[in-house]
Amino acid sequence: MSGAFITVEGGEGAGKTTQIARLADWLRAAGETVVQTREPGGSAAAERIRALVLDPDLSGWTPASEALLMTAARCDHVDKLIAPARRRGEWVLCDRFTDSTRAYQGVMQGLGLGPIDRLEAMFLADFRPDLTLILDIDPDQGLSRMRARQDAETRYDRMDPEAHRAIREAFLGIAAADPERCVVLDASEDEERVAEAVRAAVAARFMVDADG
Ligand code: T5A
Repeated sequence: MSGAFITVEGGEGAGKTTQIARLADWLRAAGETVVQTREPGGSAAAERIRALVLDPDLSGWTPASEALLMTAARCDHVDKLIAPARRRGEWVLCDRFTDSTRAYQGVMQGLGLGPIDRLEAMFLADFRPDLTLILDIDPDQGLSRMRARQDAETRYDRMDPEAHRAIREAFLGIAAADPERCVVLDASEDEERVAEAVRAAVAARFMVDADG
């Protein structure tokens, strides 16, 4: 195997971080080298931008400013971490990527998909994920998982329920428009069942043994 670039997407509390950790463990147990990362963030400079965009006290960004900040962070992340790891043939598992900009800034915040597509084409043409797993969950269930976790609130945790529903629909729309790349998984199941579905999707795409 020569690894792959896999992104995991979905609304708040869908279980992305949890499932990336489990998938990484499974791949490492099979002898693979895995890089786990996240967006916004993943490189030193991008983590600085993350602090800026998630700050609960900074709520005045326009959708365009936010999309540009996310893209600036992503360019640095790809350059410093993702592209080098892929050149070494490693697996890269990324918690959110361009589809989050589409869903949050493009659809939910109303910027539209055109500007996001153009930014991606201009700066990230070579770095489309090989596979995108969309963890689909009812926003109420996702948010109740987040509340149970009780960590620091980000600006996005203050969105109204309608915004969370728009994000869910946006991810389903992205998957429908790009079925070669995207697989939608039911994230409402318990952790183990979702992990099995994640492994099966990765195995099917990259022909690895899901039971291994
Ligand atoms: N954003 C991001 C944009 O607006 N534009 C962009 O371009 C990008 C890249 C990031 C925010 O930035 C926005 C989107 C986000 O709002 P974040 O803090 O990284 O903020 O938040 P999230 O990415 O949403 O990640 P979270 O950590 O908040 O949620 P996860 O990773 O989906 O969920 P996870 O795994 O942490 O699980 C949440 C809780 O549920 C439990 C876990 O143990 C945990 O307590 N859990 C389960 N419980 C029951 N059943 C299961 N199957 C479970 N799986 C996990």
